[in-house]
This record gives sequence, C-alpha cells and structure tokens, in this order.
Amino acid sequence: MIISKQTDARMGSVVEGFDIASATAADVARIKELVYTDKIVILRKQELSTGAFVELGKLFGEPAPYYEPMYHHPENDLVFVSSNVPEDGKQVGVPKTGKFWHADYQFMEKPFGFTLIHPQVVPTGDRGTFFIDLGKAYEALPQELKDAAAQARAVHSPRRFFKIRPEDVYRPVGELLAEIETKTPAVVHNAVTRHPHTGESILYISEGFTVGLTDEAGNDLGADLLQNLLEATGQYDRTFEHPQIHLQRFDAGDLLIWDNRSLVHRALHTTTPEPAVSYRVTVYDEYPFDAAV
Ligand code: 7UC
Ligand code: FE
Repeated sequence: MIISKQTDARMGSVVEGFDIASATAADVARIKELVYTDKIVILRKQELSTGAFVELGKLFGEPAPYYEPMYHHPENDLVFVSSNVPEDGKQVGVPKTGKFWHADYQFMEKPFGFTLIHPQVVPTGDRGTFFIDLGKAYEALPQELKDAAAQARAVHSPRRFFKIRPEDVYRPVGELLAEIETKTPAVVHNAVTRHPHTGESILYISEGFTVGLTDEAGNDLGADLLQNLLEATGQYDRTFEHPQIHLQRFDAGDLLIWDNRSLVHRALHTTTPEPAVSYRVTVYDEYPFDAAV
C-alpha cells in the first residue's frame, strides 16, 4: 500500500495498491485512522462486484440498508444506488441524489460513521463531490458564533428533500408529508458535536437537513443564527469558491471513504445531463455518534 496526501487540496489522501483479497487487519486499521484524521480516503483501482463492495465496507464497520427501499440495488439491499441510467428499460435506484449540502442520515438518531462511494459510470465532464469539513469550519468561526453554536441544539429532518416514490403518484401531498413525519420525525443533535475518535468539535448543521436551532429547553432560536452559521461554513456559496469548500474529483475505479461525522457533502451539478451511476455503502463504526452525549 502506498499512501500519499492529495496535493493542492484541503483534505484527503490517496491509497494505491489496496487489494481486498490480500489486505491485512493492520492495513485496514491504517486506512480507518486516515479517514478519521484526513477525512477522505480514495482507494485507487478497485474493480469490485456489489458483493465485494459490501465486504469491503464490512472491514470498516457494520453496513446498514437505506431506510427507503427504492434506493436499494436489486441484488443487494446494502448497496444504495444513485443512477440516471436505466437497465433493461427500468430505473435502478434513484437519479440525482444528494444535490444539496447534507451528511448522510443526519436526520436519524444515529448517523453513519463512514460513507463509501464506488462510482460505476463516471461522467466525462464535470464530476466529483463537494465537501466541507465542519470541524475546520467550526474552528474558523468568529468567537461570538462559536459561543452561540455551542449552546444550541440542531433539529434535522429529511422533509425538504424526501423524494417522491413511484407509488406516491396520485397521493395527496398532505398525506405524504404526514407519513414523513411519522416515519422520520425530526431528530435533535447538539449543534456542536464531539468526534468520538479525534475529539474535534464539529458544527453539525447542513443546508439540506437542518430545519432549525433551539436552546436546551427546546425554544426556537430563530432563523438568523442558523443562516449565519450556514453562511460562515460556505453552504450558501453557489460559486463553490468559499475557502471551506473542497471539490473531490474521482475517476472510474476509485472508491471514496469519508468521515460522515465531520463532513457535509453535495453532489456536483453537471451542466449537461450525462450518464452517471454510483454505488454507496454506509457503515457504523464502534463509537457512539456524538461523544458529548
Ligand atoms: O435522494 C437523496 O438525495 C437521498 C438523501 C435524501 N439522503 C441521503 C442520506 O443518506 O441521508
Ligand atoms: Fe449523501
């Protein structure tokens, strides 16, 4: 295994020569540590079946199926499929996922520790995923915003980005909204979480899933503080030139692993709708989500 830091990038390391067939426990432990410290690890030249991809995921934690079955790979429910390429005339998975700032399962009691992405069909033009390290972004806040965030609780819900399923056609939208609230009621996490492995403080908010901030008693803190915090972290910058934003490029054969406690991410909008297929496995590591609670 050869490990090198990405040059000219805010984060991320590249691993050459990782082979699931011959990897030792020490190799895996080294990569896992690298994900915690460097936040993104790119394994090059991976050619994995869906089964092998899940096996690779299991080296890093316990895989979990996505709660909405329409995202599942038809042969393996532990693989989440983002695809705009029909197979035998049928949609597989869901097209255009994650085109908004978010952390995976941020709206659940226990968000995943790691997300693994293995692109299958890679667009020739714009490709990649934007990332923001919310640990670094918290560090960079002015003291006043840091103090305000440290006192706050953040409320998260998937409601704004819930995708209509084929079976929802002709359903009253109010009924669907009520179903979302029953199945995935808003959850509350500390606005500033503590990373259980690195000890970092993380401003755990996103434009996509965070619907409000409250004080400890549950009183709404108003929209301004949330807006100011999202703005400061770069999540309103549609030029994507904010200093906290990192664009992670990838090629066919790459497999990305990232620290889903620290990073928010956002799929890159392609200007021309090119074919794109990506497989995802999400895993829980051995730690609680937030070491502060
Ligand atoms: O369709 C999508 O963009 C999926 C998103 C609502 N959730 C991803 C996740 O893991 O939380
Ligand atoms: Fe995502």
